[in-house]
Amino acid sequence: MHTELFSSMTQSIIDGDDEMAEQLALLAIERGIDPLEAINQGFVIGVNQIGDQFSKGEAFLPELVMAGEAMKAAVSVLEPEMARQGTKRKMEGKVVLATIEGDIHDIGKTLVGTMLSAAGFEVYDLGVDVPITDLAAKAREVEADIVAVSALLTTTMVRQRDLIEVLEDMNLRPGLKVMVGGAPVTRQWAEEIGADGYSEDAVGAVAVAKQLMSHE
Ligand code: B1M
Repeated sequence: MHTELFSSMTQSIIDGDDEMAEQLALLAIERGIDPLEAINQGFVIGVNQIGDQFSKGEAFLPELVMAGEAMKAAVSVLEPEMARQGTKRKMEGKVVLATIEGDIHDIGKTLVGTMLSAAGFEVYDLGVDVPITDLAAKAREVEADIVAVSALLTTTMVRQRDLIEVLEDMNLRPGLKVMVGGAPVTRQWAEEIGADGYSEDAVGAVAVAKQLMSHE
């Protein structure tokens, strides 16, 4: 019925056009379209397409960032409407996210957060240079499903191991999964420190987070 509008929504994400995405989200509300339907049949299709293209090397980082931002713009218009109407978007899980203590690299971590939010996770982004104890405390406070930590330096990457040890000492594991990433981080490192998930990029991080949720 709203096929044309839905495909414009998809296109606005592919184009990374946040203003257009926002306008189309407003139009959907104006036309009385179920906001969840607009997300799932319009915007999400675009973000999935860009994600697939990125995985195949057919789209690049700027496109991914812009698609994520456009998705966020649409969702920020539609979510209050969903709350007003009482529709609940299926929440994939709660993720506490940060760049680890001693490390101020922000870009990759934020991109991972954007993609996770776009995919329906509730993301608590604590920022950069976040002390391990703050991460653990927040995870406990919000009853997180996943703690996701980024590290860009070989000197800070080791703190990912410290984090796992602290979470174990606090008896928060194994219920709480740990996902690690960042340029120097490898699958082998993730296995060595006992992390539950690793991804080399933001699109993969969503797939890994979904997988971790299904193994709960
Ligand atoms: Co810095 N820096 N930097 N830096 N910096 C690197 C990381 C470095 C490799 C550059 C180099 O020497 N070639 C090098 C690290 C060397 C090492 O330890 N092996 C380095 C260094 C040495 C430093 C300083 C120490 C420099 C100095 O002051 N002497 C200093 C450190 C400060 C600190 O943190 N304490 C420093 C500072 C900075 C800036 C502030 C100038 C700036 C950061 C700005 C910002 O973030 N707001 C910066 C930048 C921009 C870089 C490079 C050039 C680019 C990083 C980036 O944003 N990449 C970087 C070189 C490089 O990586 N090519 C470098 C784009 C981003 C999208 O990718 O973050 O890898 P990335 O995220 C990817 C994946 O890794 C993955 O998904 C993302 C998207 O695909 N991913 C996850 C990331 N987190 C994930 C989490 C997951 C899953 C996947 O699950 C939880």
